[in-house]
Amino acid sequence: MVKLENGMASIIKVFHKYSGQNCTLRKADLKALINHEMNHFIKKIKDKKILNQLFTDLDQNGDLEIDFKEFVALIAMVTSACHDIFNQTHKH
Ligand SMILES: [Ca+2]
Repeated sequence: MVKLENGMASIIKVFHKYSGQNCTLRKADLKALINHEMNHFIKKIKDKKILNQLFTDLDQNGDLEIDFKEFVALIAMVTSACHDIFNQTHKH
């Protein structure tokens, strides 16, 4: 596999590591995933309010679980934010 495909496979693998058999993330799963797998790109979640807000924002269909499609929106947001930062630092 080439680089980008490896990246995509990693996203799927990480999601399933935390989502378990039902293939959805609950609040604690989301917190663990972010704090263990994304802690260089976004701050660790310590505050319950921040977790609740993020969870509500991501849970587009309001079923109190984050499915893969909803999770990918988080990856897209964070990747896009990182791209902006990398772009700015490369310009200077
Ligand atoms: Ca949902």
